[in-house]
Formats: sequence, structure tokens, C-alpha cells
Amino acid sequence: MSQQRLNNEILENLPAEVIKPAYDRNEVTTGIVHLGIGAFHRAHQAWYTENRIAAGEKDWGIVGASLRSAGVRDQLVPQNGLYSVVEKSNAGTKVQIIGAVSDVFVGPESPQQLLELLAQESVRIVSLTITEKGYCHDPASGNLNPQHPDVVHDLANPQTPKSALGYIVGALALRKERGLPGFTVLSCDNLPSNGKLLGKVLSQYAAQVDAQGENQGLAAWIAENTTTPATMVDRIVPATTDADREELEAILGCRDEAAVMAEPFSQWVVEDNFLRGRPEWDKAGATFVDDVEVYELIKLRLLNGSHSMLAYSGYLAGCETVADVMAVPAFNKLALHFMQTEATTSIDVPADFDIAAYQAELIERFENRALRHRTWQIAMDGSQKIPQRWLGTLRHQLANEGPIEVLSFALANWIRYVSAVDEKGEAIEVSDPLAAELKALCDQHQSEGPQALTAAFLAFTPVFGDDLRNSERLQQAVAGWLDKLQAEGTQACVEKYFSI
Ligand code: CS2
Repeated sequence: MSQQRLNNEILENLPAEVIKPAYDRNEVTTGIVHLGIGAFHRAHQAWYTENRIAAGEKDWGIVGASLRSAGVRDQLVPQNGLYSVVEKSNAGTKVQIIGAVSDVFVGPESPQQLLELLAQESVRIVSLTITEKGYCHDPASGNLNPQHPDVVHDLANPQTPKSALGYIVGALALRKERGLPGFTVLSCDNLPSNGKLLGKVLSQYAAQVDAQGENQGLAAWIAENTTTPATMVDRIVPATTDADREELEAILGCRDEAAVMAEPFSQWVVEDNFLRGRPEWDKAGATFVDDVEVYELIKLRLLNGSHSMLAYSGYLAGCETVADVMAVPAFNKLALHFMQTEATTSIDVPADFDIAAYQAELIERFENRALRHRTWQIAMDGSQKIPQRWLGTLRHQLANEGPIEVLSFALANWIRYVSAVDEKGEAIEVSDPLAAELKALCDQHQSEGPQALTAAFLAFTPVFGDDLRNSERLQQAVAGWLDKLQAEGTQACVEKYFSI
């Protein structure tokens, strides 16, 4: 490993084919604070913003923050915030160095500093990629979960918050006190109506602060002095591996610890409702619309819905990556079949939206062998993802007597996955905030047979709400698949029962 890290000084020595910032980074000021500066943000919003800064919009620089670990700060800060976006496809590799991020704060190390940063007047947008669980809400109802440990903690310790909600409301309270304007809060997470959901949990959280009598009128002030536009974000960005970093080192001639790998495709649809301006992201390829909802539904139910279906079933079939799953013809056909039947028919697709082309493009994106997107990575946090990826579709189909075969199959695979034992009897490392509860359900009911196990899951309110347990049709379909999966295994089932 060479000792030389990517940084400002060696930018000009990089090979000519590497795209790099051609503007003076010292002239850029901070207009955006991004909470949750993971790989996705770096390959998506920051990449769009880089384009605008390069075009002269120098007051939209980004400072990132991590609300948990110091990992990204330790990768980025020694590199002056510079990192590579490596676009990978069968057509080859393209490397671009991004200069939009000037600094990274680590919440748990310096909560006061992060609150002060968020309260700075120049900060006009606070954006978020904090994953589904970061919203501290109940996924089934969309309401703030007042028992969430971070919510309980932050209400008791407003100076040293842990959650994004605690930071945002804390910073807005400082702004109110100081007579400063508010900011736009921009959710870039894969949640339906993410703007509305964020607005709701923020106002419910602020109402709790109000109720403690600490800051009367805060909730009303926040409602007046923030907007929470909805967004649909899309780019496949697998976790970077050591092998990726080594491959990149051979291209750059220096080490980039903060590099992110991405597909060439990228899409961003944003509701144009910004309080104090925004970068002209549309000139960088984003689309501004009045209503994002339908784009979000299409993306969540087709892309993410298929992704999760392929992740659980593919993992159980022994496939390490999505491209590996798609290389099995029966799975490949199942993905398209799922999109065409269950997912698409659950949405009122606008007449001018070419859904067939969208589906075909998704299949191609999933087949990208240059990216190693692990099924295990997508399988993470199923309890938080499944409600918006699968259950809206299922509810629609149940109400309309539509098809539910693939989603019942997917649910049965998920149940097998969270039992934490794979088809060969080997342990699965299940990463999910509700992993213990889900495993307990399996342990308690597995020996009673598929019907009892299915009933216990459908009655698990945090994921399924209190309606799906009443569907006899869903109960029979999932139990039927559990039975078959146990007897025959996932891949054999796909090959035998989905003769598409
Ligand atoms: C994936 C998403 O990890 C997951 O759950 O489904 O991260 C997916 O790759 C992105 O939403 C694509 O835009």
C-alpha cells in the first residue's frame, strides 16, 4: 500500500483521464450541511453539487456529518475532503474526483460544534441520508416513535443529541432564539413521501420539546421557517471493498480511502419547494417537479421492491451479489415478471412514462457485473424497508384481487432469512434493528409449522400494521411458500413454480 493519500497537493499530478475539480476550492463557502455522509450521498447529491460548484455556484459547498462513527471523517479529512466517484459498468471505468465536501463533523465527538454549524446563517439546506431507521418513526404508521431510545435521549439531553431530529430541531431552536432564518430540510432516503414523513416527525418531535415547556412556540416557528421537499433518489452504490480501493490505487497512483463505486445511471427527482434557494441541480441532470410521489412509488416498488426480493431469495440460493442472482435465468425472469405484474399494476403510472423501458433498464442495471452489490447488504434492515417496498403493493393487490404470488414468495424468503439460519444450516448474520424480535418469532413458532409461523409474522405490528393479519389469502400464500421452500429450497422453487 503506498503511503501517499489523495489530497489537494497531488491533484495536479493525477493522470489526465481522471476528472478533477478545476475551480479554486478556497473560494467555496458552506451552503449545505449533510447528515449521514455515507457512500450514497458522496456518489449522488454531492456529485450533482460538484457540477454546480464547478459551474460557479460557489456558495453551495457541503460540510458532511456522521451521527455515529468517525469512519468517514477519518477517510475524508486527511484527504482535504477529496474522494473519487468510480463509475463502473461493462463499458469500463470512469474516475471523477469530487471537491464539494470541505469537512466532516462527527456528532458523538462534538455535538455542540455540529449544532453551531447547523445554526450558521449561510447554511440554507440541511440534507439527510440517514437510512429508514434514522427517522425514529414507526414504519407501519409513519408517526414518530416517542419510545425510540434516541428520541427519549435527545428530549432529555437537547445539547448533546444523537438523532438527526434532535440535531435539526436543536439547531432550529438556536436560530429562532438568535433571530436567524430557518432552512430547507431535504430527505434523500428511500421512503415514500419522504418530505412529508420528515415534516411530520420533525413537527411531532418539536411538539414534544414544546410540551416540556422549554421553548414555547417552537413547533409553530419550525412549521413557518422550514420546508421539507420530497425527493426520489436513485443510484446503485454498493459498499466499497478493499479490492476496489486497490484497483483505484493502480489508476490514481495514490491511495483514496474514501472512494465510492457507482453505476453510470443516476436519477434525482426533487419537489421544487426550497426556503432559501438551492443549487441549479437541474443543470446537472436532476429534475424538479411539483409532485414527486408517483416517481417515488415507481422507484420504490419496482427497483427497491425487486432488489429486496432478489436479495433474500438470492442470498438463500447461495448468490453473493445481485449480478450473480441475475445470472440465474429463472431469477432474471422472475425479476421482470414481478415488476410487470405485481409492482407496476399497483401504481397509477402517468401515461407519458415509458414503464416498459424503465423495467428493461432496471434489469440491465441489476445485471451490471462490474459492480459487486452484495445481496447481504440489501437484505439489511428488512423490517424498516419492507413496509414501503412491498406492503403498499400487497395491500393494493389484495384490495383489488390482483396477483400476490411473487411478494408472498419474497415474504416467505424474508422469514427464512431472519431465522438466521440458511438452507445449509449455516448462520446468517442478520443486520436489522428488530433482528432479535424477528428471530424470537421464528424460534417460538417454527416447530408449529408454516401456518403458525406465517400467522405470527403477519401479526407483528411494527412491520405489518394491524390489517394484513386479516387476509386469509395472504396467510395461505405465504404459508404455502414456506412449506415449499423448506422442502425444496429457494432456487429449485423459483425454477419449478415460476415457469414464466
Ligand atoms: C438498495 C438500495 O440497499 C438497498 O436496500 O435497494 O440502496 C438501492 O441500491 C438504491 O435505492 C438505488 O437507488
